[in-house]
Amino acid sequence: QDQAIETGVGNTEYSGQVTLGTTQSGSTYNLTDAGRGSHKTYNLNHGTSGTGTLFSGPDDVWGNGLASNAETAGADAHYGAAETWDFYKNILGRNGIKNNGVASYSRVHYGNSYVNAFWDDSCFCMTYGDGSGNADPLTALDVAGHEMSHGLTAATAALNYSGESGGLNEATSDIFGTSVEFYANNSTDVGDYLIGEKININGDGTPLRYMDKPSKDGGSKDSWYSGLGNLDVHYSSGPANHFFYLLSEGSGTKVINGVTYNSPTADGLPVTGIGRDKAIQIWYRALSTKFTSTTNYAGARTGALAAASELYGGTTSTEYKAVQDAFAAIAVGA
Ligand code: ASN
Ligand code: ZN
Ligand code: CA
Repeated sequence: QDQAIETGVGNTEYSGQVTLGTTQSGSTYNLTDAGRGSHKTYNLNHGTSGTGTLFSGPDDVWGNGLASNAETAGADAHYGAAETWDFYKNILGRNGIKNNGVASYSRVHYGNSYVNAFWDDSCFCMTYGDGSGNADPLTALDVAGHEMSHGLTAATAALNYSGESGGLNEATSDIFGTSVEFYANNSTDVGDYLIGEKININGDGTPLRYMDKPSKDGGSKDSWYSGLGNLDVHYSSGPANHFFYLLSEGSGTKVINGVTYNSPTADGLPVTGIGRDKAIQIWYRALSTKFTSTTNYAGARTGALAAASELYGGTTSTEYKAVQDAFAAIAVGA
């Protein structure tokens, strides 16, 4: 049967009405994104293994914007994977997670009231729970970008998921998850330096994490210290998230897309940001050509400085200096 590449309409919960890459097979449409490595989105329908069923139906309209419609989470997840794919391609110059054009796949409606999402390298796939009360699925754009970027880290530096390298692994997912959110330029889900601000995971509307001042979540650290590697990786990520914010936007108070940030520095010295676009390139070059599975914060500094030097003209460049200053601001020095 002929397979036609189509453009569907997704009525997402978090990102409004979006365009989705779909496939038509006879009179049936599928959430198979032929233009992006044939990325597929499946409905686990509360199962916890296998792939469940590929989202398919008689029309090319997916979801209704409400979590009560089973397709809605599929639309969000499919959109998140597409934007992340496009970010890798157009910003990182990378053809999929492994740079070989092969897509991962997404699974939604995992388990019952499951309040998490995760990447699994063994299936090369992303999985999303429905949240508690089936009200807030974990399918927001920054979460999708975060999870898919665990695949990117596994395919590059392969940072061990414990100790300081685990914090750098987590931070890399927050850094690219946030970067995808900015890249998508979606008017319903604007870019910010908050993680999980849409999924109401704390029940009071607050985000899961804050990159300008990670300690605002009550567990993450703003700066490196000798015991950092003993923390949960979602807390030891704090200093690297803070580094990325400072390198991008600089220290002090700043309003971006209506959100006010106030980023402190460990050394009390100001940091002048070089912009998110350059910060992304430095982190990606460090991740993909400098970091290894055991890279710690000191190693991340060395790697990021080398990347900045290679990208922006040696050790006297503004960008190199900004990387030095931003690491000093999280108490990682020479
Ligand atoms: N959502 C979590 C994460 O991606 C799942 C985990 O703890 N690995 O970090
Ligand atoms: Zn993670
Ligand atoms: Ca966000």
